[in-house]
Amino acid sequence: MKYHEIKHENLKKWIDEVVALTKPEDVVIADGSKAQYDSLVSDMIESGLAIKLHEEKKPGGIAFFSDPSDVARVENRTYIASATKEAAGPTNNWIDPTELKTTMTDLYDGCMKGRTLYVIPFSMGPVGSNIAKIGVEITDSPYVVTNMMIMTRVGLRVLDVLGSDGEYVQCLHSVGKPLSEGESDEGKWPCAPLDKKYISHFPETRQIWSYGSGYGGNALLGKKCLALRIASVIARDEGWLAEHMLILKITSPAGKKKYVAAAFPSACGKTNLAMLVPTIKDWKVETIGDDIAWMKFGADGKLYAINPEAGFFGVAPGTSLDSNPNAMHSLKENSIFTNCAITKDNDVWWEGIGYDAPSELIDWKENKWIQDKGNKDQAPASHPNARFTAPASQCPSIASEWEDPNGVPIDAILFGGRRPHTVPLVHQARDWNHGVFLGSIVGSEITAAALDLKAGTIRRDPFAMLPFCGYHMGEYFQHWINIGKTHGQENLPKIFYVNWFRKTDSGKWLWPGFGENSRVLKWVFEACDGTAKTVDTPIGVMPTLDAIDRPDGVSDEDMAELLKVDVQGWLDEVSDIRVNHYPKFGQKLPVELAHMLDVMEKNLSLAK
Ligand code: O2Y
Ligand code: MN
Repeated sequence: MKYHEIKHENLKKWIDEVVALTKPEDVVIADGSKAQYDSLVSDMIESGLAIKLHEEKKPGGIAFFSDPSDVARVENRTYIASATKEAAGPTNNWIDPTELKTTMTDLYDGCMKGRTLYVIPFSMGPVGSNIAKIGVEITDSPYVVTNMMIMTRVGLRVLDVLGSDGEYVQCLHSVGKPLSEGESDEGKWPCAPLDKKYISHFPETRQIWSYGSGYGGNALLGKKCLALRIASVIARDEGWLAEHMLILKITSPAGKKKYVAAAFPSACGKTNLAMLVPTIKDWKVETIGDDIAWMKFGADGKLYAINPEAGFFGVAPGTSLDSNPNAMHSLKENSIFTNCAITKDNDVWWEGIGYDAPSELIDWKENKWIQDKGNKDQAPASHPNARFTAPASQCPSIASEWEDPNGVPIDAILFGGRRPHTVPLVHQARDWNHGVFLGSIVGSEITAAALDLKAGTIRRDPFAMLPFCGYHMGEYFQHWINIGKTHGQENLPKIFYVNWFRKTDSGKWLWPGFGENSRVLKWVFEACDGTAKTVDTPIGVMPTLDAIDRPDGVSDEDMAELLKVDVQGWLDEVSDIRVNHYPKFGQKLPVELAHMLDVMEKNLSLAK
C-alpha cells in the first residue's frame, strides 16, 4: 500500500508534513506481513547491520550490536513537555513545549536524507479491543520496524480500525543520522550523540517525538513512551489505570483461578515472576504480560486488565533454563537479540545463560572475547542491558486469555522492590488507601551505581512509575485515591507488598526467590479468598509464621526474620518518607497519604 492511499486525512497530512521536513529517500507503510518482515531482515543482514543467527539453533533469529553510546533508556534526555512545568511535576524533566518543538524541528529538518521513512500503524492491545489504543510511529530505522512488529500488533488491519477519522497517538522517531549522497552506515548502528538525543512527550496533544537513539525504550515508541507516559495521562483523564505491571494468572489445585498484577521497579525480575514455574504441587502460574498493564472497570464494577504489548523485550543476562525456562523457550526462534555476545557458529551467549562461554566469542563491542574465569574484573561479553525481543505467543506459559479484548479481572495488585532489610517477605494493605500508600513508598536498592546514586542506596520509585509517569506524581497518587472513592471496596483488588530480596547482615539471601515465590502467591491467593492465616501488625496484615510453607534451605529462624516487623527499621523508613520523599510532592500529596504515614508511625510507636 502507498501512503497516498490512506483514507485517514489527518494521518495522511501528518505523514506529508513529516516527509517534507525529514526528506527521506522513500516512504514505506509497515503492512504487518511476514513477507515484509523477512525482506527488512534480509536487507539488514545484507547491509551488515544485522547478523543472521544459526538456522537450527535460533531459527529466524537475528542479532544486532548497538553503538556503545546507545545501550539503554536515557532518563536524563527524556522530557515531559506539558504546557506548564507544574503539570510535569517534580519527578520529570520539563522543557517548554514550544521551545522543545523548535529545537527538535531543527534536528528533524533533513534528518532522514538517504534513508527510508517507515510508517508503522500499531495497536497497543488486541486490535479492536475497547481498552486498546492505536499509535502510528514514523521511523527511519528498520530495526525499530521489525522490533515493533514483535512488540505490538502492526499493519493494515490497524488502519482499518482507525477508519477515516479515528484517534491515534503520533509517534515520530529518527535515529538522527542523515546520510549524504552515496554514503551508507557501513553496517554500523546509526544514532546521534547524547546531547542531541531527545525522548519527548507532549501530553496535552498526545504526541511523542524521539530523536537520536535507536535503542529499546527510546525508539520502540509503543512501549514506555505511549503505553506508560502518554497512556498514564489518558488514563487519568478517562478514569482508568496505565501501569508498569506484569499480569499473571494463578490456578489452585481445585481449579480456582485468580489474576494478579504486579509493579516492580526496572531490573527487579518482573519477567521472571510473570513466567514463574511454581515449586508447589498442583499450582499453576500462567503469563498474561511481563511489563505493562492497562486496567479499566467493567460493567460489573470489576477492574479488567489487558497486556497492551504482543512481545517481550527482556534482559538477556541472567536469563537461563534455571532462572526462567519459559523466557528461554520464548526466544528459541523468530527473535531479535541486541548486544548479546555471538558464538563462532552464530548463536547468542550471555553472562548467566547457564553454561560456560564457548572457546571464543564476539562480544557486544564486536571484539574477540575469550572467557577468563580467573579474572573477576573481566568485562562482560554481553552488555548488562542486552535484550531479546520475542513474540509473547511463543511463551509456553502464555495464558489462553492473554489476548482477550475484554481483559482479565484483577484480584490482587502486588508492589515490590529490592529491599535487603526492613521490608518483610509479604504484607497486605488494610484497604485501598493503605495499598495506595504502599505503592507510593515503593523503593529499590540500587545494585550498580546508576544515575547519580551510589550502589546500596534505596531509590524511591513510587508504583515503579518514577521514569514512566507522564504527569505530576502527586496528582497520580490522587488519581489512585480517587479510583478507590469511585469504586466499591468489594470490587477493588486487594493490595500487597512483597520483597523477595531480603538478606542477612552477612549478605546471604534469606529467600530463594524464582519458582519458590509461588509459596507467597499461594498466600496472596488465600488472602483474596479470606482463607489465609493472618495476623494484624503495625504495618498491615501479615502471614502467621506457619502460613507459608517453607522451601528447602529456609529455616524457622529465617522465616521468622522474613516475617518480622522491624519496628526501628520502619520508624527510620517513616522519617525518610517524611523528610526526603513526600515533601517533593508539595500541596499535591493527597491528605490520605499523609494520614496513612501518621497512622503507621503511631502504630509503630505503640509497638516499640
Ligand atoms: O533500556 C531499554 O531501552 C529498555 S528498558 C525496559 C525494557 C523492557 C521492560 N522494562 C524496561 C524498563 O526499564 O522498565
Ligand atoms: Mn519495565
